[in-house]
Parts: sequence; C-alpha cells; structure tokens
Amino acid sequence: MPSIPLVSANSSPTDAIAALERDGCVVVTDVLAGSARQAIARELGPHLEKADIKTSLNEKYAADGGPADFYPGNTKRITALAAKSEAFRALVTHPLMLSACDAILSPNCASYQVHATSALVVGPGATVQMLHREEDSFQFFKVPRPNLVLASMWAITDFTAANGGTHLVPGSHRWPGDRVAREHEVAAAAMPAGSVLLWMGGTLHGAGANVSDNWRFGVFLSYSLGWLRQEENQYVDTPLELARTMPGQLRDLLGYKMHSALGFFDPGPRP
Ligand SMILES: O=C(O)CCC(=O)C(=O)O
Repeated sequence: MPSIPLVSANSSPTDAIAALERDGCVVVTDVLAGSARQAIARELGPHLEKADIKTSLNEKYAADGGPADFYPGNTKRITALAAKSEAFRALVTHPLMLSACDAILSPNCASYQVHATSALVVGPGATVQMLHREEDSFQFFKVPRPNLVLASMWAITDFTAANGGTHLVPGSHRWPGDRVAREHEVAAAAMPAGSVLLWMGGTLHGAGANVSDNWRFGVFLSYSLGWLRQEENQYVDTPLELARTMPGQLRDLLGYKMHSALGFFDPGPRP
C-alpha cells in the first residue's frame, strides 16, 4: 500500500507544500488544539444532531443518472460551516492553508476563494465512497487539469483505516484521465485528531468504509481560483448581513471580493 507523507506542524510549511506537490496529498499533524476541536464540535453539534444519516442518497443519485456510490449511507453531512461555526472560521484563514493556497493556486489567479465547506461524519457501517477528484466539476478542462482547487480535511476525531479515514491515490494528480486506480495504489489517511490532510484538486480520493464502532468526524474545507464558480454558494450560505460582521480577510476569502472585472455589484447610495 502506498503511504501518505506525514509532516509535523513544527516543520516549515514549505515541507508540507513540497510533499503535496510531489505526491498530491500530505498530512500535517498537531495543527488544531484540543480546545479548537472541542469548540468546532460544540458549535456544529446541534446542526449534526438534526442532520439525516444519509442512507438512501446513492439510490436517488443513481436514479437521477448520478454516480451510484458517491453517498454511502451512515454518514452525516452538513454544509455552510462559515455561517454555523465561529471556531471553523479560524481554519479558513489558517496560515498553513494560506501558504499552501499561495503556492498551489496563486500562480493561476489574482486571488483564491473558499470553494466548499462541510462536516463529514462517517458512522459505523458506512461503505466506501467512490474515488473522485475535487476538480471534476470543471469538465471542460481535460485531466490532468491545471491546479484549480486545493482541498483539506481536518481531523476532529482520530482518523484510522478502519473508521473511514479518507482514501487517497498518491500521484494521481498527474495521471491522465483514463487511468484507473488499482487497489494497491490506494492509501488510507490515518491521522490523529488535530491533524489536517491536504490534497490537490486533481488527486483521486473518497471516504473509506467505516468497519469500526466509532464515528469519524472530519471537517472539509476547499479553496479554488477566484475566477471560478464556487462549489458551495457562499453568498447564500453566508449572507451579506453575516459577512459584514466578519473580519475583512475572511469575508474576502468567502467571495465578497472582485477578481479583476468579475463580481461587481451595486453598493447602493453612499451615506
Ligand atoms: O469524507 C471523506 O473522507 C471524503 C469525502 C469526499 O471526498 C466527498 O464527499 O466529496
């Protein structure tokens, strides 16, 4: 089985970025303190309690012509995390993420933005998710695509090969579109709580099956080039009234910022 490079938060971000560019994925340990994890879990808890444990979405998607194994059951998914959790917002502007985005995305844009957010809580009995690429929404670019998206998964609980730790195919960010991953090319992200897994938008990945008795709690956060359509509609999920209360850097990253001529708006009469 291939392995996912592991670096400590104490080393320079350039080590993590070099591994990310080389292998398409990297785990950085000790990034998120216990207090921050608890705050995220506390703030998202009431939303997760109300969330469906998706059991039948695969059937629905297959009936609609979608992939048959994108939404394995026994998984809770909630989105709009920037609106739901103040502790989550600190992840969006985390220096490690900004360094990685500067290296991976900035060469292709004037500024990058949040692409999508979600809490992905994989329960016992969940089956394996199909491998996919974060950049698959951008079908008009042929694989391997230019760097469009950078993704991350923050371990709120431990991730193991048994509890649904994310599957990744190291090196697949450079593969041609018709190359299919074989079983021995897939690695499971085993990482202690407080770690963050980063992967390139072109890296094949998917949630693992959970054959343990524990829930795997991860927080997903991705970024894209500022001239692309965001995967999650941040203007709906973080409406202007809420965005106005946020620090400028966070608000800009959520998309309340122009990219060259894109995204102008009528600010209304000046006071
Ligand atoms: O939960 C995971 O580990 C990965 C989930 C994922 O890639 C997705 O739902 O698109």
